[in-house]
This record gives sequence, C-alpha cells and structure tokens, in this order.
Amino acid sequence: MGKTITEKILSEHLVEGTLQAGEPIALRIDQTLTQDATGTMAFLQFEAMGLDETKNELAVSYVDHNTVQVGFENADDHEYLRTVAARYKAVYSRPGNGICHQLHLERFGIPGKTLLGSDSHTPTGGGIGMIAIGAGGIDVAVAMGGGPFYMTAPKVVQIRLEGELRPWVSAKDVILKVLSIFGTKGNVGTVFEYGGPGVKTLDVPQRATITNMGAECGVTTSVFPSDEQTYAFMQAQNRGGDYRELLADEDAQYDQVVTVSLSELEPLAAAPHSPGNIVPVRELAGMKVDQVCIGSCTNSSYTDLRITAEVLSGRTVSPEVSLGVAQGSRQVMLMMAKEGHLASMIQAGARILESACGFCIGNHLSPGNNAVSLRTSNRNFEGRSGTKDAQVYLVSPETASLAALHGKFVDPLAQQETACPEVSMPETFITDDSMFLFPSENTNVEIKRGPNIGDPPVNEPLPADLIGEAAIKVGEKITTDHIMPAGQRLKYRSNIPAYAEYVFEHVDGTFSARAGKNRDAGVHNFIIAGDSYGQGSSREHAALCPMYLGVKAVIAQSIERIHMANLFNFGILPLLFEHPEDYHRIDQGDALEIRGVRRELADAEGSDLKLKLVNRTKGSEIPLTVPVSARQRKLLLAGGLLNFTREQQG
Ligand code: MIC
Ligand code: SF4
Repeated sequence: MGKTITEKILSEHLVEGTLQAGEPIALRIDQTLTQDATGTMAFLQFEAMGLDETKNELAVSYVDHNTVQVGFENADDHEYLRTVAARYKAVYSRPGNGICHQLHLERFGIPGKTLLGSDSHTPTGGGIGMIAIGAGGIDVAVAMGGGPFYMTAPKVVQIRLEGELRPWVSAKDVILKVLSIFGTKGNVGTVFEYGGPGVKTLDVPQRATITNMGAECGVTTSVFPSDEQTYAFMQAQNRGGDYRELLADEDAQYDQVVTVSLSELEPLAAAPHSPGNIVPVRELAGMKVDQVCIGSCTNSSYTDLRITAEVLSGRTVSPEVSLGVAQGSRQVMLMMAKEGHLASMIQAGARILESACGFCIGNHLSPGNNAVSLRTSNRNFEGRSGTKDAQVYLVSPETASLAALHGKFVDPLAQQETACPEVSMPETFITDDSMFLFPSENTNVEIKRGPNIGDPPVNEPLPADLIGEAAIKVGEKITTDHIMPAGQRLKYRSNIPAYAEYVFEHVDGTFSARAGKNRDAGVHNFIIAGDSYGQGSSREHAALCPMYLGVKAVIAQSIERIHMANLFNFGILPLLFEHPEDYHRIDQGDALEIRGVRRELADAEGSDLKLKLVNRTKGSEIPLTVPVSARQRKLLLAGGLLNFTREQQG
C-alpha cells in the first residue's frame, strides 16, 4: 500500500512504537528551534538535566518575542541565551534578525526532516515539506540533547486543493476556509496533508501561511509536498542542494479527504474572539476600522509585504487608522528597503515596526478601548492584543491594506479603485547570515545569568492521595493566554515565582493567592474546565506555574495536545470526565479527593487510566479517565519529566 508524505517522514524517524493512529510513538528529531519566551526555560531545563552539549543535527535559539525591553529583564534573557548557546553549541539568532518561523523556513528548513520547536507555530516548516511540531520547552530540551520526542501516532487527513486562487484571494483565505470546516477543537491527533492539483499553484511562502495557522485547528502539524515550488524557493534562498522531492504515493490512503476549491474562495476574516469564527469580508464591508497590523509569523514574507507596499503606494493611510507593519525577517526588510518598497510604506504613513512578534503577542501596539483592529496574525483570543475589549479580526494582507487606506472594511472583490498587485516570489532572495552566531569549538564560555533568571522549580513526586479543592472552575475553550497571560507579563518567563502571580490573571485575579495559600496549607489544588482546555500556544508556563502553585490535577471535558503533554511533563494529572455532563456536578470551592491515586497509577496496565473522584461537598462520585502511556505514568509518578530524567540518570 502506498504511503502519505506524513507516513514517509514519520517512518524514517520512528525509534519506538508502531505507526498506527492513536498509538504512542517516539521520533528522532533532526532539528530544533526555541524562541526567547520559551527558550530561557528550555535551556535552563537542558542545564538542569545535566546535558553537556546539543546533539541533534541543528539547534537554533531565536530571539523574537521579547524585543521591546521595558526594564532590564529581556536584555538579560538575551544575554543568557547568547552565552548558553555558545556554551552548548546551538546557533543563536540575534534580536533584529526576525521571527523564528519565517527565519527557519528561509535559512534552515529541509524537506523530509523533523523539526521540534518550543512554539506552537513550528508547523510553518510543513510549508517546505518537513514534519514540524510544536512542543513544550522541556521536550525540546530533551530533543536538543539527542533524545526522542514522544507523541501519539496521528491520523492523516488530506486537504485536496483544486483550481487556482483568484486575484485578491490569498493563502490566508485558504487556511481561514480550512478553519471554517474543522474549527478550533476536536482535531487533536491529526495531521493535515495538502495534496491535489491546486498545490502546485501555491509557492512556499503561501504554503507556510497555511501550515502555520493549522495550529489554530489544534492539529499535530500540517505538511505540503516537496516539489518544483519547494525547489524554486530553496534555490532562491541559495540552498538548492538541500532539496529533496517528497510526494505522496498515488495509492496513499487517508483517514479522510476534504476538498477545497481555490477558485471558489473569497476573502474571509476570523471575527472576534476566535480564529475559528469565520465570516466573508463582504459581510463586514463598511465597518469602521481603527487599527491595522500587518506582519507576524503567518503573513510577513517578502510577497506579503510587497503586496502591502503596492496597495499603499502613492496613497495615504486613513487619518482614523493607525497602521503598523512588521516585516518577518531582516531578509524581507533588507529587500523591501533596497527595492524602494519600504519607502512606499513609510510615505503612506505606515508605522514600521521591528522584525519581531510585537503586536501579535500583545507586546506592542495594543489597540484602544473597544477598537476594531485588523491583523494578519493567527490568533484573536480575547485580550491577547493587550486590550480586553478590542475587536480583533484576522485577515489577509490584501484585505488589511485596503482597510488601512479606507478606514473601514472593504471587500476587495467588490471595488475597482485599486488593482490587485501582481507580485510573485523573487527568483533570488538576499541571503546574509551574519546575524546568526554559529557555534565554535571554543565552548569555554561564561553563561550570563541576570537576577531575573531563576532555576526551574522542581515538583514533588505524586502523593499517595489527592485531597484538596476545586480551586477554580472555568468554561470551554480556555486558551493558554487565559491561563498564563503574555504581553506585559512576558518578562517573567525566566522567573517562575514572579510569573506564577499572574496565573488566570484575567479570568480570576484572586486565583494565584488562593492557590498559593492552599499549597502552603497542604491542600491540593484542582482546576475544573470545559471542552478544549489549553488551546493555543506551546507555553509550558501554563503548566509550570500552576504546578508551582500546587495544582495537582486538571479535570476537563477535553484537553488540547501540547497542553496535555505539558501537564504530563510537569507532573499534573490531566484528567477527563468520563461523562462530559459531570462537569456540572462540581462547583468552585468544592472539596475533592482522589484516594489511592499513586497506587492506581503504579498498578495500571494498558492505555486507559480510570480514577474515581469523590466530591465531598456534594456527596457524589465522578468517574474520570485519561489515555496514558506507560512512559506518561512514570512521568506522573516522578512528579514530571525533570525528576524522571534525573531518576534515570541515577
Ligand atoms: C504565541 O503565539 O502564543 C506564542 C507566544 O508564540 C507561543 C509561545 C509562547 O508562549 O512563548 C506559542 O505559540 O507557542
Ligand atoms: Fe510570534 Fe505571534 Fe508567531 Fe507566536 S504567533 S511566534 S507571538 S508572531
């Protein structure tokens, strides 16, 4: 039987298990990436595990998230990352070089390789035919040390593209269409593999926009074939020698096939406050717009920015709109500058931002109260922009730049005033790697640790019984931004006691103090949640900081993949209601118990753990379950991956 691209790459990298959907497997990881917001903790954990140097083919440490630098903390983090990379032989990408995913695609991604990144948008690499997966920092630390990555073998869904995009319709609209079909929950354990005749009409930057935002569906990753388009991109990046063709076999079997007709697509938008809330732009036409932000790892390629510059050229941004533009990398910015397109944007009144995450993570350009903000980024969760009541719409650069000129949503297809720019990928990109610091043989480097950088906290082994309270009850689709806010709190990523003060900050500002008090009194904290808990980012701080506050279990209707793995990694039991409606039988503050939990775990066999929760307040019993591998049971018993690794090292 023929193989899918996913099966080909996974089977070449399989080191444990069988490739059958739902089975636990372990993969060899060729390349890793970290970024500063998750990377400090990843490297601190790398050090705490006693690893002596990076052993995978390539480890790159990017600095792109915290570049605004209010206070000394971020600059100290950068110094730590620069010196620790030199010490352990990782490549260091200096601040100003660009956004990790854009840069990795440009300079390092290789078809057929595996990439593990401590960022949920690592699947951007699927645009160049990699199996690129987002994970928590500690999993990436293990992979940097040459260890395998443990995951569940995915099912593979083919998204069959037919036809060709019309002018004004872009790759962003393709992925927004995919989001309208699959939604943001219920896709755990799936890979989206793109195929069909429409694939060859999309270049690598367009493909990368699509695989990047597949993360919003909650899939393990997304992947495109590696074909002539891939070769053209790699050649243009002066890396043609790394090209390898990688196509699905004609008789490859998919678990499901969904067809998307590119020719029938129209400009779309994700309306507040979810990337899955898709509406056609024509239905929004006329709505007043206050802010437009173009950039982020989703849409900041040379082509995206050229289109923006062409639309803006010779005109002025509406007086009622503030337009921010962040180019994805130094390469993009340099080319835009040399070719004069940067000048067109400046002339039009765009605010030129650093090549970094900035506005996307609420670190810059927070919109005004109640403002309508159009962004080309990938997430519009409530409050993520830094303004709780801002109305953030996710759109293509085409739709965004027209709105910036007109001060309102304009349906690009319904207007004649501006012609659609004809821009294609350049045949040669300017390549200059001088902002990467490559490791040398001299690793005798002093690692610089500022006062905001602490050791990673260590958990206790799992207690015999869990006896405590429902410290918080939250609803459905709780994102990692709800659990661990970013924006102005980002500077505490290397300082867990300080960061832990902000757990659930915008959901319930009293949680952290309450949970800390329970912990100190020996009362175990439980988090109760609805469907799709832990959507969004890979930030392991959403498990690490609750762990620090004495959270022992999350009981939810469902939990998203990366967050579930992070909970295991930090020794927090991720439990599911066997009957989802039992969610309603627990209230915040109820006294809860799981007696004999340690013994149950130690004795369990097979892959489904069943536990009994007693709600003392209500006098009821609630059955819980969780799919758990033998390795995950050991992680929980040890109190997390760090303890487990240390135990193994004896
Ligand atoms: C995000 O887009 O939410 C982030 C910030 O890039 C996160 C990583 C982080 O929290 O540092 C992600 O997507 O994993
Ligand atoms: Fe950065 Fe935003 Fe991309 Fe996350 S989604 S890596 S914050 S640009």
